[in-house]
Amino acid sequence: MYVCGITPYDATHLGHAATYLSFDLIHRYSLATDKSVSYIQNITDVDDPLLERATRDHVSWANLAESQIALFRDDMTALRVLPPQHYLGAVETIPWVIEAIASLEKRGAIYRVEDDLYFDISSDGSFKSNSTLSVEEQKLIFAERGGDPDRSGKRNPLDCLIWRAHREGEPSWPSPYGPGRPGWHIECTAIALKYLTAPISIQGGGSDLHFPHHSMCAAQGRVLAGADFARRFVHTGMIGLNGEKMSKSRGNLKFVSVMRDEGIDPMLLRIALLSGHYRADREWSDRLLSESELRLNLWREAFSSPYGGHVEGLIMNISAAISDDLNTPKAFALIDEWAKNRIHSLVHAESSDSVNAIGQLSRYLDGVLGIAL
Ligand code: 5CA
Ligand code: ZN
Repeated sequence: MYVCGITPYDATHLGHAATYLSFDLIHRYSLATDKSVSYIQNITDVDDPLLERATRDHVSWANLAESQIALFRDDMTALRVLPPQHYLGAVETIPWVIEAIASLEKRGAIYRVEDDLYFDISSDGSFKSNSTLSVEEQKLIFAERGGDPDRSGKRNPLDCLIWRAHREGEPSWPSPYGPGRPGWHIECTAIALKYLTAPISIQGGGSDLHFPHHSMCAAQGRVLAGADFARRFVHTGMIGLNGEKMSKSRGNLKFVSVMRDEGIDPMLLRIALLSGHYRADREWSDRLLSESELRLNLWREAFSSPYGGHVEGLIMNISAAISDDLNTPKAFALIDEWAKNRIHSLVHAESSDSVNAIGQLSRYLDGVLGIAL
């Protein structure tokens, strides 16, 4: 599984957190069902938004990235997200990008515009069929996500930059194509194919990455590997605040680190963000947070209740819900129901059974859902 990681120019907000929590469930579920998992995540630690923010704030881009990556890792730990097996930055993987560009060149899939290199999307015969958007819509979204559909000299407006030649004031690295830095899409394609064999099981990220990012990875990957890049593209819904997608450009952000500093239990954030279905766009609100607090208190109370016994049925039902496209709303409703029954049960279980059952359930919730009570 390859999941698109952060661009570390600002702190982790609840939208990022929701996305990584969803993939954490897939990771945990795979580990719990004894599948061998290779989970790779990148960090886009050199790209236009990062360089722009560093210039705006008069800080070095490398220091900005380093500090935000450290904050991201602390946030993920607090949210009990298991780390991927490999976690790689764009800067440290530049040699792999250069190798990938050389392979694309051998296949006649790249060309120059001035000193920059572009990937020719027509070299992948299936590019056109991998999106349901019209070409006009694709051009608009491509431009919004850092693309340059109107640059003259390009063969196709949607061809994407894979090597950006050095510009005054920008960092660059040597390459056979002249000094420069990697384009965004080739970064993920090259890192994924270094560790995983196409077709990889999953390329994941938020739904905002569907087009162009994952379409470009699919096309570059197919040309590089001669096979489909990924069997599945998994896209998480967008977390919104006040009716709009939470995003750095809109500035309507709730940062995980700030909320932690305010004393909010990260377990509440985990429960709140997973209480909706991962594919659905969903709204953050104070109400969601207070409902999650009631829920967490209910679950904790049930865990300390001396009453009630068996948990096998509950564990089986939660597993069925999670294996059904990560149906966390259903899984949480099952725990609610169990907790209410347990609190109101007047049947005093054999105390040893009760302790064993609670231990079993606690290990299961911890292992599979990352919920510690
Ligand atoms: N570095 C690239 C991916 S290679 C990037 O998109 N970085 S990011 O920092 O902008 O986003 C990191 C992840 O959070 C991406 O998977 C993105 O789809 C997801 N994301 C961003 N905003 C939201 C949001 N409001 N709700 C849910 N997920 C989001
Ligand atoms: Zn990516």
